[in-house]
Amino acid sequence: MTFGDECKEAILKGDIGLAEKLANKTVNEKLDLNEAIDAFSLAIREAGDLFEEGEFFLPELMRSAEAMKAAMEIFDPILKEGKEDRYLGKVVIGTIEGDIHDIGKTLVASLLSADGFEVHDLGADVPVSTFIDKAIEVDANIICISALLTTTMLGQKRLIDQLKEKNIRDKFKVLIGGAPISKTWVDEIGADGSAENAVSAVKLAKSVLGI
Ligand code: B12
Repeated sequence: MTFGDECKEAILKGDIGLAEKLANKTVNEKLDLNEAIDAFSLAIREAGDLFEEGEFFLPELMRSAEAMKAAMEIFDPILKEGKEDRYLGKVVIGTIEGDIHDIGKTLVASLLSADGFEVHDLGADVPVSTFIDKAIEVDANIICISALLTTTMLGQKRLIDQLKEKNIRDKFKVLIGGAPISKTWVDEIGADGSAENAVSAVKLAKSVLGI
């Protein structure tokens, strides 16, 4: 069985112990971290497909997500290691209100922080006003809004609309992301960009700040 197959087994079976063991193996044996994160991410998406096809029920999907989060918690300190001396800009990030999906958002937050951004992670199910208040409070350069549901992605638009109403749209770059987000949606709501994964999200954050 390949390492990728093992990651898939851990996630699809919702085996938290195995997920942690594989994550620890990646860290201790200095295996390729990005490859491991990709393998886990692929597996959790497969769990989502099984859920959509009716093969998986919600408790099984939740168990898979818990296994995924357990692995990510082991990767998190490694992702953040040793890069605190650089300072690229301030980011406020969260998953929009009504939406509890936080795995992808947390991955983006970890990689931004690893690359030298000061990251204020507000968590999941975050009201629009909390994003805006925090961005003003810390004088953020970028607001990152994650949404995984076609219903909650409307909150990304609400946030941008409120920035416009308050006449502070130009103060912040607004990046959006999550599985349902398309280029058309970015243009429609007037966001500054989106990215399909955490590595591209970091590149995008740098490019919108001209770094
Ligand atoms: C895991 C999961 C869950 C877990 C979440 C656990 C957690 N703590 O996050 C649990 C089981 C709790 C869950 C619940 C639900 N889920 Co769910 N879930 C998923 C699943 C399988 C994977 C999401 C995930 O973690 N992916 C892995 C990460 C790494 O990828 P990602 O999130 O896409 O993030 C990457 C990029 O999008 C990008 N990115 C993300 N955010 C941002 C932000 C910025 C600024 C940028 C630049 C980039 C960026 O970078 C990330 C890292 O690479 C998806 C299926 C899918 N294909 O996405 C369904 C899915 C999103 N869920 C779905 C549904 C329907 C639900 C529920 C409503 C189910 C229910 N009937 O109750 C509830 C929602 C509750 C709520 N109010 O939020 C649907 C949504 C359908 C739709 N069209 O809206 C999906 C698509 C499943 C499906 N195929 O039906 N879910």
